[in-house]
Amino acid sequence: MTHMQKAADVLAVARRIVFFTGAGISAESGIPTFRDKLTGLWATYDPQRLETADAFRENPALVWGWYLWRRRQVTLAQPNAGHHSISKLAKAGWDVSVITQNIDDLHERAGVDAVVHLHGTLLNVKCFACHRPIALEPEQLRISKEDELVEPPRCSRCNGRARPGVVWFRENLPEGAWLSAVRLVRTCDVLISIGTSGVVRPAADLPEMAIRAKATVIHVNLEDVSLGDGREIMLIGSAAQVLPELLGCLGVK
Ligand code: BV8
Ligand code: ZN
Repeated sequence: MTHMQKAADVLAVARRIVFFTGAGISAESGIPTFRDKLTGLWATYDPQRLETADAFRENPALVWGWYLWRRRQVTLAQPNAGHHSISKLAKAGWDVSVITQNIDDLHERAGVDAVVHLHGTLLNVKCFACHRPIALEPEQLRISKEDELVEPPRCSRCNGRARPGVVWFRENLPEGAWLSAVRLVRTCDVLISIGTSGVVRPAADLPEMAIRAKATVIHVNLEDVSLGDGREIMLIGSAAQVLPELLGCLGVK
């Protein structure tokens, strides 16, 4: 029996399915993963270096410009067949939840509601000083080329700088999001982990948590990322290819 057929058999009888996604599911929408080299002004930087409050303090215009550029990429991108497959499974009657490390809104734009964003989202902007949400005008979000330093707008309440509503390294995850993710993972029958290299914690602990809770873990990735447990099924391939094929085995078009 192929891994694909095994995965389909498990899903056919699953009551609760949790999808756990990383940058790889958005790759075929044209959004670079964290393993792709950065381009333009940011080409000489390691993303992990830029995704910190220290980098923002040191050079707010560099970091704010990078997030504006990433926001522009997300706005111009479309959900791909991988994102659409997840919402099709939910619409076909399966109990589906989505936990993502991604800061884009492609799951939502593919029709999935109540996405658990462990690391926040690009589209939210807040004050770096007082953390109040900041609503920006379209012209404040415009960036034309990828080598622009853009001074972040100021908070109308405390004059602090605007920052993206994402979780940077050494920042805590939103407590509600983490608790929801743990509850979902501990009570699911199947966790489908898609397009993640499993490097960043605590998010990367979720598949192991599912295995400890006796769930089956199906990995979808270009490379073998399985942890070596008997409860895992490794589907090698791209999310936009593998997920529609998996749904096809379930008779979901
Ligand atoms: C925390 C948002 C508690 C921003 C992100 C020392 C001191 C302090 C902390 C630490 C420390 N050491 C470790 C830590 C913890 C740290 C951490 O994990 N560091 C790592 C580097 C070891 N974590 C934290 O700091 C977290 N907070 O721990 O709080 C705390 C508080 C204070 C002090 C201590 C602890 C917060 C981490 C959140 C960081 N923010 N994103 C932004 O995006 O700009 S992380 C970001 O990187 C993503 O969200 C994601 O999580 C990660 C990237 O991973 P992936 O999504 O997996 O993407 P990647 O590119 O790596 O892989 C893509 C995969 O897809 C590959 O496997 C590829 O093969 C596959 N693929 C590609 N194409 C396809 C595909 N698969 C299928 N189809 C395709 N087409
Ligand atoms: Zn403020």
